[in-house]
Amino acid sequence: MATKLKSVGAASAAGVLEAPNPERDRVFDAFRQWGYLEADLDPLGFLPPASHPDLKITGEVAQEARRVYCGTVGVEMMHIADPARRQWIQERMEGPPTAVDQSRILDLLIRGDLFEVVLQQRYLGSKRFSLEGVTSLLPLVDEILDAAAHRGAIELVMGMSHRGRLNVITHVAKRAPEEVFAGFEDVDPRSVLGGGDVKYHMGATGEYLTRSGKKVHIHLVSNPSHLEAVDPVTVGRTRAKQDRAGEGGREKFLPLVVHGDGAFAGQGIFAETLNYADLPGYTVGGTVHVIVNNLLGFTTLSSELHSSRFAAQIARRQSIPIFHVNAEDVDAVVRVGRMALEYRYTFGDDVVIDMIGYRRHGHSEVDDPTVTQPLLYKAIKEHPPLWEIYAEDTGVEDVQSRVAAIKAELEAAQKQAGSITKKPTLRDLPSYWDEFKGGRYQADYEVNTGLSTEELRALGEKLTTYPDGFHIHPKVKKLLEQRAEMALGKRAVDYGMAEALAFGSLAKSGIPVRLSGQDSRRGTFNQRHSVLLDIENEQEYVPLEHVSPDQARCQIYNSTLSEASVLGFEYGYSRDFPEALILWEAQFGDFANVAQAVVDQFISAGEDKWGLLSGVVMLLPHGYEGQGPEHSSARIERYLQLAARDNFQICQPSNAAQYFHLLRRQAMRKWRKPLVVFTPKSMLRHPEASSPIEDFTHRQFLPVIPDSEVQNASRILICTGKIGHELRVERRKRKDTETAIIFLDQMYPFPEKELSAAIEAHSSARDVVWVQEEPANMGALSHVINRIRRLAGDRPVLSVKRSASASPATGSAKAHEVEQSTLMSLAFSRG
Ligand SMILES: Cc1ncc(C[n+]2csc(CCOP(=O)(O)OP(=O)(O)O)c2C)c(N)n1
Ligand SMILES: [Mg+2]
Repeated sequence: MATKLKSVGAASAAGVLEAPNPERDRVFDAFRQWGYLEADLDPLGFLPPASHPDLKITGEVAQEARRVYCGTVGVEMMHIADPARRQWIQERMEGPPTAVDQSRILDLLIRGDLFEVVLQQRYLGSKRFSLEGVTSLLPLVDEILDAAAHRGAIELVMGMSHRGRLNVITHVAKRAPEEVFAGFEDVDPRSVLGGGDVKYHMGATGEYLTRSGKKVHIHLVSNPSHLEAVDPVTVGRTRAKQDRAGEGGREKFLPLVVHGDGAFAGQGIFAETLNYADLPGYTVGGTVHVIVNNLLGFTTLSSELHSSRFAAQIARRQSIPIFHVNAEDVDAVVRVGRMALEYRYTFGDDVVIDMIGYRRHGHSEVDDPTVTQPLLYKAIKEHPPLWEIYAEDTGVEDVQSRVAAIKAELEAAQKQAGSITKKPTLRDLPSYWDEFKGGRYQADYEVNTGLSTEELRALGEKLTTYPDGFHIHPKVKKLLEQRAEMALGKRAVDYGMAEALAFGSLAKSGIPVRLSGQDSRRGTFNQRHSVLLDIENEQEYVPLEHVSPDQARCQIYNSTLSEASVLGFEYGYSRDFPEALILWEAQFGDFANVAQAVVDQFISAGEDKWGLLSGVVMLLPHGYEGQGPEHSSARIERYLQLAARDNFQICQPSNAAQYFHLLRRQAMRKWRKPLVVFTPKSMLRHPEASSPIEDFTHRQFLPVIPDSEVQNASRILICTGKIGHELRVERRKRKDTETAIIFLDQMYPFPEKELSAAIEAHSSARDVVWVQEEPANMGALSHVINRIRRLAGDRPVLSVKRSASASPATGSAKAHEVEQSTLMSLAFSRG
């Protein structure tokens, strides 16, 4: 039978917070520091309290301190440097307990458990990732929402993985249970052929009515299997919603992330996300983290999942509290929830609640846990459901009639589910998505992205000037002088200026711009200089924020040294700010593979799986320049392989004006699709890739740049990026007048019509050759070759490339040059 559990705050004996008493403080401090180790946290006793030498103290004060800090709540707070924060927690731990509504709690526990029981009975053998064993999650979230609403929250942005998700969709997002049950009936499979997602990944929205009668909108974020990948997305989405709201945004939008214990400890993307919690570009004023801790990950024990005693301890890297709580002392869980929430609102920090319970069934109910944890599951089998324990402990009345009523309600919903014929969507999109479209590309989405000469001049001036008395670095001064000449048409415009013109013009027209990446403010290649620094006092001046008095924000942030979490954040941000241009920049394109899960699971597949759109831009420096295996290739092939059904756009603008039009097109069109851009490195300032100012006025982005220098060529080279410019130099060197060089600036969606016209302009050409820098097993080759063959008619289509290779590029600069000149000769030699 259930053990009686002690409650947090039970040591409310008068005098706890009385006048200074050093001896008493010394004893209490030992418990404040180490008490959590002796706390009674595992309802089944498989993680028994540990001991600590500093706690081997007896006497009345020690007894009192032990009651507070070694009960069913263990708090880790002594690593928090700020005494005010520690004091705040102490006062609440040591003060009188706050009131809880036991009748409401009991109802939530019954609902949580019975929901799973009905699923188990009706859909035996389906995966549902039951919440049973940690059903306290429902009263915990109920209390957090009540406290948050008092603090001004209007929306909870929630990220979570599989465990208990269906229960949360029903009881937190408040979707009708029949809609959730319909997922088990798998109604309407034809609507999702080749797409869609499993029911425990879908996002949901709804309205929650709190204990005090306030409404909070719930937004449960769509989530892939990849554990913790949703963390940065949740935080990015929250930040976007907060930014939209302006003042008070941090109070209005509260992020809550529910984690599994195994994933929390093991997945680096969580640690990366926690790392930027306090940084200006990424903060949301604190995220509440709840670990639904069953001391198991699938079949693996916690002793195999982390080196620390608790999974939660990874969070000690930050100066934030961790509250461990026994999931079967529900009143304590609820009080911890309120305390954690108040902490978030008081200090603007993240906070962790580690709620320790158990998992009643196998990992997904279809596997048998008695094979791997026979003793644990023997104990679980004999352990009553939480609502029974709680009902007995609290003496709340009419339990059986409540159970019968709730069960009848759920069973009726289950019956109704059978008659639903259309797959329920479970969510409503915010109105800011109304004007944006996804789906297939349509030519009428195109817009004019050119600017008038006057507009360019005016913008150029704003972008290259700074306040009087600002002590500019001489190198930056020179760069700005050159840029000023570019805007006046006295010098060809390079990529850095083209980008500034794009960002500045968008901001000026009311479209916000946000870019983050490693060293992005200056630019990895010294090309951006978006933030000017006064060299005498390090004051900042951002010309892009001064293009017009009523402009939109243009924010450029240096990111943490992370790819996965930063890209996840920017993707999330783009989901709730479709009007803005949101960009993530990799230091070198290679490093984006650390964020592969975000690309695979959200950016390329989000629309297919969840019908959710994003206009996020990935800037990936790419190009073979002899810098070795890791600074050459942004892995064009990987993105092309993910491309289907116009899910995203993959481009490599071959000159500065093309880059300008591409960025503006992305923001100005109403078609919201992620954009992958392979950006230059050595070509950033190269005259070959710079553009005359006229190209910024009339033109749009050209998916294909035809060759008009050569008339009726006998040989056509098709390429993308830097090598095209090298081929042009080589052609001049050879005084060749027979070879046309066509740039494919958009690789996906494949511009068939434009490429066909560019080829047909040289109708007597005998050979068509794809030329790439990358090895044969990489680059765009396998994506383009058959497509070009279709357009080339009877002509043979050949290819020039490096030999297939396991590593993208050689480590030797000289070997690189030999290879590059071989590519040149092959491109110009007749086969
Ligand atoms: C990145 C990643 N690796 C592996 C898996 C496979 N997987 C799914 S659930 C799970 C165990 C998760 O344990 P925990 O985080 O404690 O959550 P629980 O299921 O116990 O609630 C594993 C390994 C996954 N989904 N994602
Ligand atoms: Mg677990």
